[in-house]
Amino acid sequence: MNILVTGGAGFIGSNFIYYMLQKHPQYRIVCIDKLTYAGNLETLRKAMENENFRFFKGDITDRKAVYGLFEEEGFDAVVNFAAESHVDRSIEEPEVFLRTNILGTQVLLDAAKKYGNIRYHQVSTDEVYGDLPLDRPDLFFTEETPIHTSSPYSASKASADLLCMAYYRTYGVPVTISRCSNNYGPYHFPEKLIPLMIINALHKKELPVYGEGLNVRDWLYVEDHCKAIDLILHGGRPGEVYNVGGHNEKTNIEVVKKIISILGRDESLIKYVTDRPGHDMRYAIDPTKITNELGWYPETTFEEGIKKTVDWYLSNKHWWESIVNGEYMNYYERMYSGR
Ligand code: NAD
Ligand code: TDX
Repeated sequence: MNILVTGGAGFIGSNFIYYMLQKHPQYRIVCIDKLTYAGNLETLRKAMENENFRFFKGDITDRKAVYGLFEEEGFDAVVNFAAESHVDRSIEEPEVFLRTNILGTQVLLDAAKKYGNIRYHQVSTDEVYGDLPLDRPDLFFTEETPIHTSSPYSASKASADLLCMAYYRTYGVPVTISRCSNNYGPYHFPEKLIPLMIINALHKKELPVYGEGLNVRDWLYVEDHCKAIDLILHGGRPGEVYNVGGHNEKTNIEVVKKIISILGRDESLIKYVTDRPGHDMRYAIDPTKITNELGWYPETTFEEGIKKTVDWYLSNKHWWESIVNGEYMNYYERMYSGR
């Protein structure tokens, strides 16, 4: 198979590339990535040594570049990870989210339609379902839960999902969609909760917890997400949505305290700060469909995964130090100073 992976210089896309190169050594993997602030070529350094891997710097909204790549490569499948992915940035500046997440998806779908016989997988998110109340722990998102978005980010991801389903129904493009819960693991950009808390705790800096820290996220180790996408790509039914999540619900404050305890820091570092506007309370995935149809189940417990993740950040300081010492500092100041 020759697979186009978009956004592969980011967190989940890069983990997926490494997963696929190892799992299917005979496959060719081509990555297109614009290298926005969230993309980092250093992350793909080891992949570049593999002769079955090619990196192409490009923007998924650039129709000419995308079509050129499809013509040159003759792909069998596309896995679309490329996106603006941070909710807080979408609240500050929504437009680029609409451009990349919606129009970029449309260009890729058009390419899959134009060049024919190309399997298209859209990497979506549980955020398209909105949130669940804290006092109803019996409720979970299923694939039938109505779309009900809260942030410009989730609205843009939901729009892309609707476009995917339209291209399946109207043009017969063999589309699948996965909606996954919060991922964590290696190469996670430091703006997100878990890496931000690890890095701040290491530096004995304040740990900014939004609101009361009671919002719940359903955490999945990134490799388990990669495994799910591989299964869907090979055995998922076109036109179907698959929820991916591991019943690993934690409040934010529990996650932060866990990181503090692994790193032997003091809870006095915690600082409760102004809440995120429109902050979703609880996400919780029901993964019954992917388990029954494709035999997927999460292999890494949170206990194991969070230790592996902290270890990874401790042994890969060069990777995140170059990020936190650069342009990211301006973002951090803007987002957190005086909050
Ligand atoms: P990320 O921000 O770490 O990486 C995104 C990558 O996309 C970067 O390498 C960036 O350079 C690239 N990119 C951005 N705009 C582009 C464009 N116009 N053209 C080409 N490349 C572009 O994101 P992530 O956390 O790895 O998320 C990947 C995907 O998974 C996203 O679609 C996101 O919505 C989805 N998702 C993420 C999570 C999570 O917990 N992180 C959970 C569920 C779904
Ligand atoms: O400094 C912080 N303090 C804090 O309390 C940050 C960055 C976050 N939070 C809270 C907000 C959320 O309740 O932690 C929780 C997790 O926040 P993020 O890491 O920003 O993730 P979230 O908003 O849940 O979205 C993530 O999961 C779904 C990804 O960023 C999305 O791309 C994915 O679709």
